[in-house]
Amino acid sequence: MDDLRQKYLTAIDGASDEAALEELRVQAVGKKGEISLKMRELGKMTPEERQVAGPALNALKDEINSALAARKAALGDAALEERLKGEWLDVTLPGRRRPMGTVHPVSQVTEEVTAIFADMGFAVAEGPQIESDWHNFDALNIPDHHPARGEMDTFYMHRAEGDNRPPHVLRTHTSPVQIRSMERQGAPLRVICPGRVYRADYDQTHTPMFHQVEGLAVDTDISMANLKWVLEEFVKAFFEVDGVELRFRASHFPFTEPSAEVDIRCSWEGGQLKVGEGDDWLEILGSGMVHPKVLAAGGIDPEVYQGFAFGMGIDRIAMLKYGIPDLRAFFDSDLRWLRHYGFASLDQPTLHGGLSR
Ligand code: 2NL
Repeated sequence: MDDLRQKYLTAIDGASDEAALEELRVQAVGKKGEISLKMRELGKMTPEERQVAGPALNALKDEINSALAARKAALGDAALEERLKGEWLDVTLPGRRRPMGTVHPVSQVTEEVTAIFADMGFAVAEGPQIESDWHNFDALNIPDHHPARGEMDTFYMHRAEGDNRPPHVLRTHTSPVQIRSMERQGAPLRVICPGRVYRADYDQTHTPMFHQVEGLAVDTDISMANLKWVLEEFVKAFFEVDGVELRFRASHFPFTEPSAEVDIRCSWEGGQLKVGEGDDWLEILGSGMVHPKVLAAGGIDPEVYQGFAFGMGIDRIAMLKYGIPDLRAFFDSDLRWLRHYGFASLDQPTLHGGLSR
């Protein structure tokens, strides 16, 4: 009996999986197992022999069954341990930096411009990129024969054969969004409209899709003085300088009267732009007092209200502020360019945080 005990306990201890354990169970305590056969022999023994051998065999059977159960539990624990090791995850690790995307300079600058004008009480409005020619041209006092309307400059959407309504266009500026704001909200109104615009042009300094932000303020006592203050505040905040000098040059747009292009004082030392000092002038935007016909097209009475408006290229001011040399690379989606010129995605520009840090 000691031999049996030794044999099975050793074998159970060395069993490497559940199948091996089951085989041992059948061999030892199964119906035709060695212990069961020994128990059958009890009948042939004398009562005295049986009184010793019976309890001993039962005890051995119990001992083997417990050893089987213990080994089975140990194997299960080991398997779970192994699985946990493979699936282990350190939830305290920081996020991975490398595979994370960056914020495109156009998005960054749009956020910066929006934060600055929001601080001055301007709302942000968006509108469709496919526009009626009325919203894009007529409402802005751009006449039928104006060169901007030509196929050379504007992308026209095709109408179905036999449909003679005027075609839609890809908006050539974000002004139609402001027309829609006037229609919807009326006066008084303070709004900026950033977004994509389209012109049929492609060279060193032009891409067929680019980004613009326009601003509009309408009220009963708006003058060029308000325009100048707002633009000064904008330039100081955007270029992160304490002071700047603006130069208004007379210009012409169909939608403003009078109209002015605005330059800022700057220097270009060693190819590096410095705003607010030096002897150079940098053109950054166009502006003016809203033409009475444009107010009327937006449903606002020009006898009661006046407004100023301005427009600038986001891509251009992004290049200026962040020293990006080539416009066309903006839209190549080259990962190396995006990593180099992109911004950390969790750093939202705020006025209190310093716009660009
Ligand atoms: C430029 C010039 C400008 C406007 C845009 C505007 C909009 C409405 C009424 C009147 Cl609804 N004007 N926008 C005014 C002057 C200039 O943009 O050089 N943009 C890049």
